[in-house]
Amino acid sequence: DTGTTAASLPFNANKPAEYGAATAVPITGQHTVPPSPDATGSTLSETNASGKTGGPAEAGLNRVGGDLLRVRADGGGQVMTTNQGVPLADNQSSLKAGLRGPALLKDFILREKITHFDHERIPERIVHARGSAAHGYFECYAPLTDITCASLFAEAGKRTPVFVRFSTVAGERGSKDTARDVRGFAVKFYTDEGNWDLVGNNMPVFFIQDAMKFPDLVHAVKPEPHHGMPQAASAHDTFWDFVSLMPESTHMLLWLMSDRAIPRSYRMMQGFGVHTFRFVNAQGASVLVKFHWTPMLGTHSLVWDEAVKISGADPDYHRRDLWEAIETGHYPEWELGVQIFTEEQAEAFSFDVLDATKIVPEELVPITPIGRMVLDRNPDNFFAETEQVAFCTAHVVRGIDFTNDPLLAGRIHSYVDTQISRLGGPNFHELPINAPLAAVHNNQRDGMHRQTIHRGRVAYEPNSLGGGCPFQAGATGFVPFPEPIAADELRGKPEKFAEHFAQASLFYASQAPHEQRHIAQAFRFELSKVTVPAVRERVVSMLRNVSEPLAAEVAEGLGMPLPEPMPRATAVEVKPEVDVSPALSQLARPGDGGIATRQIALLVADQVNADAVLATAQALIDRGAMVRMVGQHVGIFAADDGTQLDADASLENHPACLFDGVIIPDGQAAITLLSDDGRALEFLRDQYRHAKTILAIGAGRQLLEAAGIPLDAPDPGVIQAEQADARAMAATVAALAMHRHPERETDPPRV
Ligand code: HDE
Repeated sequence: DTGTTAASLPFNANKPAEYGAATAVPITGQHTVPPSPDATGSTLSETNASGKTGGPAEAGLNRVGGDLLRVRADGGGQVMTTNQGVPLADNQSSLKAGLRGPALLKDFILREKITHFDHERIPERIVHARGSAAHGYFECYAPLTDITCASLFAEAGKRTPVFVRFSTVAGERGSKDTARDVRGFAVKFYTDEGNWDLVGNNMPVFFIQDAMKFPDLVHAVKPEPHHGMPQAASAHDTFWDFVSLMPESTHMLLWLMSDRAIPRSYRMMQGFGVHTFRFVNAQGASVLVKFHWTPMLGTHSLVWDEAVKISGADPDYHRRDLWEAIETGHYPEWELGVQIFTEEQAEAFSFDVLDATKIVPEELVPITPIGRMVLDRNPDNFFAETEQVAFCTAHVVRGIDFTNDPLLAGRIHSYVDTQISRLGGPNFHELPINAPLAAVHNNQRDGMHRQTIHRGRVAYEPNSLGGGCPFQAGATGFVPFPEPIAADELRGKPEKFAEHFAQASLFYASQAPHEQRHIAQAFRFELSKVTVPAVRERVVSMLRNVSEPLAAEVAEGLGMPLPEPMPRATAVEVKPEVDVSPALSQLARPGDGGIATRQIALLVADQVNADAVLATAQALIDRGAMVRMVGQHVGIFAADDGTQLDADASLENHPACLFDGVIIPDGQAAITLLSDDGRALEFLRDQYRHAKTILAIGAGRQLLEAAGIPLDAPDPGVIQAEQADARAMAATVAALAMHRHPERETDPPRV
C-alpha cells in the first residue's frame, strides 16, 4: 500500500485504486453524463438530419429510408467491454505476477487492445490520400425524364442523400491542405436505384488522354523515389521532365499554374466531371453531357505567398474551414449543371469530346442548371466515413452511361481494383458509408469480411430451387447504351487528339490580368525548383505555342534566353470556335456577394477603443462573417472604457495568412503598443501583400504607417475612417466581398 487515499489521487478519477494492494479489488469506474446534442460544446450535429442520418423521408424523397444509425456506436453512459462484449473490470493496467512482476501472456485484455492498435492503419489512397468529407443532399430542380431516366432527376424537389469528399492529389495523408495541386471533388449519390459516384476534380481537364499513362504521371509527380522528396509539390524535376515530354499536358498545366490550384476553400471551388458522359432516357435515346458544379459562394483563391504561409500556420486549413462552416450552420452549396449536346454536334467541334485534355467552351454549349447540392452534416468519424469511403467511376445508375473516352475506360477498372487492396477485399461495398440505400440482391458470396448473412441454398443462376430469384430486372434495370462499334484493334489515338495547344491558349487568353500574372509567376516558381536546365527549356518551348508574352515572361523570370517553340504533333491547322471564353476566369463566378464565413481579424491591445471594437465586430457578425479578436496574447485585455475583451487568438498563433481581412480599431495607447510589436507590423504587411481588405479607424492609421503600407494611391481595399460608422462599415463589407484587391500587387512586392 502506498498509503495514498484513492480520493486524493489526481491521476485518473475513473480508477481510484490504481496503486498498491487496493488493486486486488477492482472498483467500479465513474462516468460523466455527456452534454445533450443541443448543449454548447457538443461537436455532434445529429440535429441536422439528412437521409443518411435517419431522419424521416419527406414526401417526394427517395423511398429508401436507410440510415447510419444502425452502425453508430456511442460509449456515453455505457460500461467498457472487450470486443467480445465482456465487461471489463480494468483496462488500464496489464496483468502481472505481483505488483512489480512480469506481465502475463494470458492477459487477453492487454493483447486484444494492443493487437487491435497494431492494425489500426490501412494503406492510404495512391493518389488523393489527403481529403475531407461531408454529408448532404442533392435536390433536383425539374424532371429531366426527356433526356435521362436516372431516378434522382425524376421529380422537381426530389432529394437524394450524398457524401462528398474533397482532396488534394499528390500529398500523403498527413500533408498540408494548401499545396499547389488539383483538388478532387468526389460525390457519392445514394439514389433509390443504387449508388452513383461522380468522381471529379476542380479543373475540367486532365494531364493525359489515355489511362495507360496514369502510372507514369503519378510516379513523376509523387516524391522522387530515391529520397522521398518533395512532399505534396509538383515543383521538382521528375514532374516537369515528364510533362514537358508530354505536350498533351499543356492545357492542364495552365490550369495547375493558375489560381485554381490554390483555392481559398473547398466551398469556393468549381467541380467538373471532366469526361464526356451520356444521359440515356427510358426510350434508350442518348445525349452527351459534361457535369459542372458551381459554388454559391463563388470561385475564390489564395495567393501563393499566402498558401505557403498557411501550410505552416494551419496545415488543416481547408479541412477546418469545411468543418467549421458546417458546424456553424453555414452549409456550403453548389449548383449542378450540365452541358448537353448530341453526337452530331460533337463531331463538328474542332476538338474531340473523348479527349479529356479539352473542354467544351460554355460559349459553344451553355450550362443548363439541373439541381443543387447542400452539405449539412459533418461525419461522426473520420476513419469510418472519410477514409473508408470508396468512390468508383464504375458506379453508375440507370440513365447515366459512359462514353469511349480512353482515360475514363481505365478509371472504370482502377477504382474498384484499388479499393480491394486499400479496404482489404471485395466486400468494401458493405462498409456502412459505401453501402447503397437501395437493396442489394445477387449471387455473389463470401470473401474477406463478409457482413451479409445470405439465406437459402441457392447462389447461382439460373435456378429453380429459389424460384429463379433474384430475378433480372430486364428493361427496367441498367441497360448499356447500345453504341455501334466496328473497328480494327489497334493502339493509337484519333487525329484531333494531336492538337495540344489551342485550348491552353484559350484558357490563358480568357484570364484577367492578375490571373495571367499569377500563372507566369507560378511557372517561374515551379521551374526555379527544377535543377536540370534542359527541362526548364522544354517547358518554355512548350509555352511559346500557348502565348509568346507568357513564354517571354517565364523565360525572363528564369534568367534564360527564349528557346525555339516546341515542334507540334500535327500540321493540321485547328480553327477554334472561340478565342476567348470569359467563363474561364474566376471573376465570372463571384458568388453571392456576401461575406458570410469570411475570417476577420480584429486587432486588440490594452486601452483599445471599446466602441470601435464592438461596433465593427457587430457589423461584420451581422453579415455572417467570423470575427476573431487577435491580441498580443490570448485572454483578457482592458479596453479604454474598462470593458474586458477576451481575445481567442494571438498574433503568434494566428498569423495574417489565416484571415480574409483585418480591422485596426482606434485607441492611441493600443496603437502605440502594436506599433512596437514586430508581429503586428508583419501581420499588416502580409494582409497588404496578400491583397486583402484592411480597415483602420482613427489612430489605427499610424499602425499602417509604421508597417510601411503605401497610402499614397487610392486602394478600395485599404479603408481609413475616423469612426466605425455605417459608411466605413459599408465600404469594408464591399471590399471584403471583392475577396482580394489584386490591382495592388506588384512584382516584386512593394511591402
Ligand atoms: Fe483518379 N484515382 N484516376 N482521377 N481520382 C483515384 O481511387 C485513376 C482521374 C479522382 O475522394 C484512386 O480510391 C486513374 C481523373 C478523385 O476517394 C485510383 C486515372 C479524375 C479521387 C485512381 C485517374 C480523377 C481519385 C486512388 C486515369 C477527375 C479521390 C484511390 C485513367 C475526373 C476519390 C481511389 C476519393 C482517386 C485512378 C484520373 C479524380 C488509383 C487510373 C481524370 C477525386 O483508383
